[in-house]
Amino acid sequence: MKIGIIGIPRCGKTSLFNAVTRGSAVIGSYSTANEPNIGTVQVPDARLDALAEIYSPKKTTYAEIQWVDYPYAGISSSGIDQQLMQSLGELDVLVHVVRSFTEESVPHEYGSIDVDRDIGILELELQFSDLELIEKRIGRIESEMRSVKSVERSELERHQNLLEKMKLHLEKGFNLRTFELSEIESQEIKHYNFVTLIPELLVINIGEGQLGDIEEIINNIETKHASQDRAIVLICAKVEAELSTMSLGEALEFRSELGLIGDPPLNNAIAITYDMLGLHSFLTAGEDECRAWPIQKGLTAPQAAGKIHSDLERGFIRVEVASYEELLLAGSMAELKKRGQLRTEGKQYIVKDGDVMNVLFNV
Ligand SMILES: Nc1nc2c(ncn2[C@@H]2O[C@H](COP(=O)(O)OP(=O)(O)OP(=O)(O)O)[C@@H](O)[C@H]2O)c(=O)[nH]1
Ligand SMILES: [Mg+2]
Repeated sequence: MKIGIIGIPRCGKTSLFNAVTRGSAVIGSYSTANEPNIGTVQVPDARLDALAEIYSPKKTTYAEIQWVDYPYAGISSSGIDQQLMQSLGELDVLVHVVRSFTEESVPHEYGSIDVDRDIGILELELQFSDLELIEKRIGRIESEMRSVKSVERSELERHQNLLEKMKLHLEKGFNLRTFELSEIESQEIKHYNFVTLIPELLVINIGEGQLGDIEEIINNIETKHASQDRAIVLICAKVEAELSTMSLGEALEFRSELGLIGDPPLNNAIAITYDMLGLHSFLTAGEDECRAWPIQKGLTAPQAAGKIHSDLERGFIRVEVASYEELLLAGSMAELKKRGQLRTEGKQYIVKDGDVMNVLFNV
């Protein structure tokens, strides 16, 4: 999974990147570098830790998230960098950082702190980028129409119609996330990589001095910016970046001393992201490897098995399943089987979060 961090200049993108990746990318560099910072982190999973305790496998494989911290140069008032926008379109989640911290030593791009204005500016840029893409495509369709047969023409017309409706939606100031698409239409427009289709997490970056006002700030932001197509969280990126350099125990202690509520930003972002994307995980366990597999909620056992390998979906026979808790109590899949507690499920079985699965297949 790939998560991209974007935001106007000096809003704290790299500080957040360091906090979530425990990285040490240069902050305050004012994005002189044009290359994004990239870091991969494992998704913490206590269930997998426990399975690894039982099996002592050769390998423990956590789910991974790649974080990309974009320099502002591509998405600033200086104009949209199309190449960057294209790469944004490939993300699974957009993390949009907004500056709320007021420290005067860090100059604000637009001269004053104004969370609402800044959210609006970046959203508009993203919408513009999609609009430009649509307009170009519509232009091309119009010229294609002149030279095609009537059957193809009606197909093109239908597609053009869809794009026109999407264009109207953007022009009204909405993101494409809120545009209703059928399953077929979703597939049809997938390759455009529209940025405003990507689920968005709004991260309000508050100053150390604002830690006492968290509730008031969040209420205010939620009133104005909450919508079904995005999630909102508050963090203090600078403090979190510092905490991420400490041991977990030390960081926990400091968190409570500072009055930082909730989970560290990485755990929090992952929980929200999984939720937004409708993901949960099943597990596989054995002496060779214990592993967590993030999948879309609602997948059947063969579909989930297909994530491991396409052969497992193609040749799926049945699956042996236990919940992670059941396995933990019994101590091993073999013991569960002996006790007659290992369930056998067929092709219709809908996988649940925390299922430990052993897929039986034949190709
Ligand atoms: N006081 C305070 N300063 C912060 C906070 N977050 C970031 N800063 C400061 O703001 C400056 C810019 O932070 P960065 O994390 O580099 O911001 P950025 O968005 O990556 O900046 P560019 O890549 O240059 O656009 C640095 O001096 C940070 O120390 C915060 O929560 N509180
Ligand atoms: Mg930066």
